[in-house]
Amino acid sequence: MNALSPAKPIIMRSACPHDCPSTCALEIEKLDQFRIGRVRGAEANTYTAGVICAKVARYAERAQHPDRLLQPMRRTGPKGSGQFAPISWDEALDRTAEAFLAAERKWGSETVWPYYYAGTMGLVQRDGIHRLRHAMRYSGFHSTICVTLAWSGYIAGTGALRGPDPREMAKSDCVVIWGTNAVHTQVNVMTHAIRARKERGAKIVVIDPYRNATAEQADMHLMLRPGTDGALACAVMHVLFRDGLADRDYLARYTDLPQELEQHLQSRTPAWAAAITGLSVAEIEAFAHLLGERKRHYLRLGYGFSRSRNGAANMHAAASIAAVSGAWALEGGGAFHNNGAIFHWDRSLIEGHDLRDPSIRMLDQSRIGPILVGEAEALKNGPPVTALLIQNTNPMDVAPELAKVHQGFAREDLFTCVHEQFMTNTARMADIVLPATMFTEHDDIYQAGGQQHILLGPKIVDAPGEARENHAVICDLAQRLGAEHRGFNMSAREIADWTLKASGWSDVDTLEREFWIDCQPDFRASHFLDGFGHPDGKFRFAPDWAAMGPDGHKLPRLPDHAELIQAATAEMPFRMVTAPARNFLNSTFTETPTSQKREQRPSVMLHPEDATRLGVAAGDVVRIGNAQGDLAIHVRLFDGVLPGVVIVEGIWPNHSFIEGVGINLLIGADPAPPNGGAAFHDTAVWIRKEA
Ligand SMILES: Nc1nc2c(c(=O)[nH]1)N[C@H]1C(S)=C(S)[C@@H](COP(=O)(O)OP(=O)(O)OC[C@H]3O[C@@H](n4cnc5c(=O)[nH]c(N)nc54)[C@H](O)[C@@H]3O)O[C@H]1N2
Ligand SMILES: Nc1nc2c(c(=O)[nH]1)N[C@H]1C(S)=C(S)[C@@H](COP(=O)(O)OP(=O)(O)OC[C@H]3O[C@@H](n4cnc5c(=O)[nH]c(N)nc54)[C@H](O)[C@@H]3O)O[C@H]1N2
Ligand code: SF4
Ligand SMILES: [Mo]
Repeated sequence: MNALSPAKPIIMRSACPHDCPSTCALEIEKLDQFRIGRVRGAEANTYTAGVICAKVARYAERAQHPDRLLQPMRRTGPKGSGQFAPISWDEALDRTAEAFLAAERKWGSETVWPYYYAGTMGLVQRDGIHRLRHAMRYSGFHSTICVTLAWSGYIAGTGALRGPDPREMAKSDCVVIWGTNAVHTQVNVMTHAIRARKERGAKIVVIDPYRNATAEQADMHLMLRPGTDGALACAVMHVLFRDGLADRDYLARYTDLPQELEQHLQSRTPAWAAAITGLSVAEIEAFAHLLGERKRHYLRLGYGFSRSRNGAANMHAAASIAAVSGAWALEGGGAFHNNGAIFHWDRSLIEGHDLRDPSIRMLDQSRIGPILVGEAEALKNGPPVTALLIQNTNPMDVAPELAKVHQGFAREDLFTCVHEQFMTNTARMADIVLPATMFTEHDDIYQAGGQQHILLGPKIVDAPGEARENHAVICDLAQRLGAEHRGFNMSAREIADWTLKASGWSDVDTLEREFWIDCQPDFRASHFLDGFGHPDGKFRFAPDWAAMGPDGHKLPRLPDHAELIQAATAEMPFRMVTAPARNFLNSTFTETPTSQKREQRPSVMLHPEDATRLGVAAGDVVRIGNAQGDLAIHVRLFDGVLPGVVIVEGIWPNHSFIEGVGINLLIGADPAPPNGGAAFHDTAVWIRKEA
């Protein structure tokens, strides 16, 4: 090679760290000590199969962004002013530890609330914060913002969070993409579904309130009202029983109460469901017959349709279809949501389980607004939260009931330390801001939810400036706070190594050589052929909801339409869904110019008939509101939605909105049954033409 030609980049293996069910196996170009180049999907990984989303393919734009936080800072102006001065790491950590100790002296240890989420999905870097909270007896974290409703609903039926191998979608005769906008949120589902169509003539069905990018690719799109999937599922099962398409042998062997279910469904006719869902009787009949005729159907159940107050019941009802049809027993058949249980992690070292005291209060992640404004019930009648340690999440933009969140973060008696990669709206409210590494700059292990691999994400480049990994920050704070645990004296790689071994997998060195571990259980186990996860081995049509959380009694005994949603009323005639944007990932990538340019600006997608009725045109500004508040937003006309339903894509940051407050101003923080969870797609609103 001559001296002038650029060196060929080295290709490094990694895993996508983002909060996405796909957890892609990556190949990353290393350009030099600090810089990465192009990111590609690993061809050899049977789930990733060489495909990743566009936003991660251009990761260099995010990793080498000029706005990366590079040094610790302390606040010098009023809260939220954005006035900060650089300080040393020692001073930043000393100040944070002193503030936590002072808060504890005044209010007791539960006044400190470590608050985190899945900005990185790495097990060590994400979950190590629990070790600190257990060691210090800080308030616990009941994590509800994302998965609780969906997981509760799926496990209610199956008894275990796992299912048929997601790669089997390619061997299905009918892939039903239910309440997930896979083209945006987990592109690899499309890879396998489209393979099934190409290789076996499979049909692709999409069930979603709007004609999103996934529905554009479907053979059949069932465009229903949000929060009505339980009704659709019941009518489908009604038809299967009615028309001799139910698998009675399967039902007798593998399910709890098939006769009672059949009886119950007699009144859940397609006409009944049509009135609730907004679908036609013909559409419902056609879908049920498609499933009956193509018994090898794979129901790929997403998160979107669980983000309603009846979401857990809807998830359970949808999964029940595969038990009536008997699809569970076939290759390419069954219902799949998430593979969490197949990894059987021993998390004790990462999370410091030996130090856990179950008597310490648990605070609900989604209720950070009510908690920070001091609502007694949200605080479990305990002390106020006067100190926060935040990693990997941006609640000022993403949490429900934003008015309370914003009011709470502005409290003068609240000390906030935020560890971040960028000056997010949450970091802007902090007293101390700490710069964080990105996944290419630290070691971690990753577990897929929407597939079946454990992957290694090793440090590939040096961090810019003074950025530090989460694990190091937790250990440094532990030392200053006097917290003791062996995990605080180990490296991230050592913890990963111990955890892999303790969980019955290989070790980090082996993982480094082999890149990933395929953890999918065998066919019989994946398809529950030796029984479902409940003690009696049966799929439960009648779940024990009451055992699953304090509000379980609100859910129906058998699959049904649970009237718990914020129904449209004369005052609030529209139902709003706040679906994910393609070029953002939650609040991440809202900082990269390419993503900003592609998404343009926040807008409400309104059916042309609704627009005419409101007297508004494309590009106009409307005011949209409910009891929690109101905001101004631009109109986009869109006929791929039922009149009366509106869509707002993306968790845009507050400052992207005309009046500086984001869409979650309108989202409720009330806990959905059985065990909490935010109903992001279940909001009734009014819309008016802006004067
Ligand atoms: N590009 C991109 N990718 C992402 C994310 C992102 O923000 N952007 N977020 C990531 C995260 S954290 C998660 S948890 C996953 C979530 O990914 P998904 O499982 O796809 O879930 P959602 O993003 O909540 O919503 C997906 C779809 O559900 C639909 N939906 C809403 N209400 C209903 C309903 O009542 N019934 C039915 N049938 N459908 C409904 C919405 O219209 C939307 O099209 O995606 C991850 N990937
Ligand atoms: N309206 C509406 N609101 C929603 C949703 C919706 O569909 N609609 N979806 C909800 C869902 S499902 C979720 S999961 C939440 C997610 O919302 P967030 O938790 O805010 O999600 P992310 O954007 O994944 O990650 C947040 C931050 O983590 C930081 N980060 C990444 N890696 C690291 C690291 O290694 N260390 C540190 N210290 N920081 C890091 C990133 O810079 C980013 O700012 O939003 C919820 N809010
Ligand atoms: S599809 Fe999901 S897991 Fe794959 S690269 Fe994109 S964000 Fe990461
Ligand atoms: Mo999520």
